[in-house]
Amino acid sequence: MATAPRALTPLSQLAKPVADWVANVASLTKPDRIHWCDGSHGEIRELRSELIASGELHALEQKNFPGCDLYRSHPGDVARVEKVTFICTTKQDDAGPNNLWMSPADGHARMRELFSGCMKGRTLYVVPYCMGPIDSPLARCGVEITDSAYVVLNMAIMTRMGRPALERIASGDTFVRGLHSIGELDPNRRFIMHYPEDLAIESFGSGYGGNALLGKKCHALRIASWQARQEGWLAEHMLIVGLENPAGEQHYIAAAFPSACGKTNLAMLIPPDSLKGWKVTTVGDDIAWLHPGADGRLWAINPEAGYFGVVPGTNPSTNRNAYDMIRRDTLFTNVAVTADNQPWWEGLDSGAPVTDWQGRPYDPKNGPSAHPNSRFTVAATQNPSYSPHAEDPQGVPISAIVFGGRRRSVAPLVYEARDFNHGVLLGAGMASEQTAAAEGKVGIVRRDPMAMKPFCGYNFADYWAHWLDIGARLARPPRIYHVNWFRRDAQGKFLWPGFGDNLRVLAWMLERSAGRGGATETAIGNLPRASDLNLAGLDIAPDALAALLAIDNAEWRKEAAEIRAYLGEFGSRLPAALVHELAALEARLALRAWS
Ligand code: GTP
Ligand code: SPV
Ligand code: MN
Repeated sequence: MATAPRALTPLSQLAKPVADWVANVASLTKPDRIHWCDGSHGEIRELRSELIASGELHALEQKNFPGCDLYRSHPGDVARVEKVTFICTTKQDDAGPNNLWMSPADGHARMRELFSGCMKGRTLYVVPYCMGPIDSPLARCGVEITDSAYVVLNMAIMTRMGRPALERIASGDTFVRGLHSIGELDPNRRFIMHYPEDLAIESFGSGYGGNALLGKKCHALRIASWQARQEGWLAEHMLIVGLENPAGEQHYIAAAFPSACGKTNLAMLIPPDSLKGWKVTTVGDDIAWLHPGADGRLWAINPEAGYFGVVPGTNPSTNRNAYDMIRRDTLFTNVAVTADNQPWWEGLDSGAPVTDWQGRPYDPKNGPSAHPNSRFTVAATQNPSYSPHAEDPQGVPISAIVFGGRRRSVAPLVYEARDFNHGVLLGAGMASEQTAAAEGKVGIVRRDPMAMKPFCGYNFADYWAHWLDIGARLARPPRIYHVNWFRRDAQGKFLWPGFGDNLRVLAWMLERSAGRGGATETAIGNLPRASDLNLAGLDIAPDALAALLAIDNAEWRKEAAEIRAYLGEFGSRLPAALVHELAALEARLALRAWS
């Protein structure tokens, strides 16, 4: 006998701790309506049509860009804002000199005032989400309360959003509480507060990216890094890429580059024609959660389900996979539009903008037509190179960790750490030129350890100690490298072609891991000679290659002094092993000063 399907428990009754919190927030923020998001296709379709009808979302030309929309954010709200991002821990030292700090009591008091009555006339959306494959023991849940439907649309793509996440919470999972309101989008009334001790986030006054999609940087990095330290794992600003060599051996590399420094591009690179037999697959493009496995290796999951990627520069020759995947069901933010209503951005070689990212007639005098930090939001499953192992509950094993910065000089194309602890110094000593992903002056070199400067939810000194501990626990630690795709010649031109050709550098790393690749030992680490790299079919001037693989001792002594000064800010909390690594680097540089 057929049984009637059982009615689903209403979302609002599924998990009491969530329902109680929503009731509390509603009595503070006074929304007109409360909507519990189930994550269904129907729900997303309806939200989309509502936003298009209200003019907040702009449907793009649907024949060539089916399911694609454009959202224009407030022109004063186009990037993460680090100067109003706080870590609120009981003790200031726990947040460290790398973070802005406020006491939890002061943080809550300030935010309470802002949130009070802020959702009058608006809908409060309850967004349950899971970071990581829904059946993974390594995944973690959260609930974001927001009054922005645009945020809901993004969270639906970027996370496993809806009923299954709430069911996981109902079965007893802890969850991160994220409260978000766009407020009045007033930059003077904008704060992004984190309370790692309480697994809570409060964000007010911005609707953009990492400020507002709370599952991403706020939860999966700042809060998760704190949890990871307590529980013995790492939450990192890293892509995860799978590489199968011509012999059929499968490896995975995790790489940390600062914002807008090439993670998405490396994660889905297409091998150059001249490198036969390599297969590249994408596990993640921005965040990795790394766990020591029972086998002594480090295992990685990607907590996200989509990409919030930089649009400008995306074209068939730089990143064919990304170019193809953003031609359907993609939410564009702050790109330009052509006469036939197609999205447009700098770096495309056909079409022309008629309307700029602010909706004005395009005029080159106003700068680029698409905002330099314009973004696409797209499901990871649309990526042609999406890894069949991207959703493995235990993750994928990591063979190498790569740190990288955007440096016009000093840092060579690639070098290898002598061992894991030296690798931690490579990460801690990273520096990079500021990009448009965060507010600030583009181009200034700043220290950005492990590409986590804006994202580590606690004191960097404790973080480096934690990295060293993790390394000591690994019987088979990954090798660690530093790369720089952005070295320039005297005319300011990039010396290295980058993009797909970066595989030549990754291939060398895997050869090293297998004990095959050659290198020469230098003061800063092991560098490939030109003959150690597979340069088949690459058109590069010998001078350029020599410059990419050169180390200038005087420059590096200056660099080491800068690293010493920077690490000095962390005082006696700095782990002794890291100080020892720095002293050893300085000693090697002094020994070779004549070379
Ligand atoms: P976030 O999403 O902000 O964390 O950025 P990301 O690290 O994923 O950077 P992404 O891959 O989106 O690249 C940012 C910019 O750098 C884009 O304009 C790319 O075209 C450019 N880029 C990426 N890889 C390379 C490279 O190998 N060489 C050069 N010259 N540019 C690159
Ligand atoms: C970054 O800035 O590193 C990003 C974009 O990935 S955001 O989500 O805004 O943080
Ligand atoms: Mn990022």
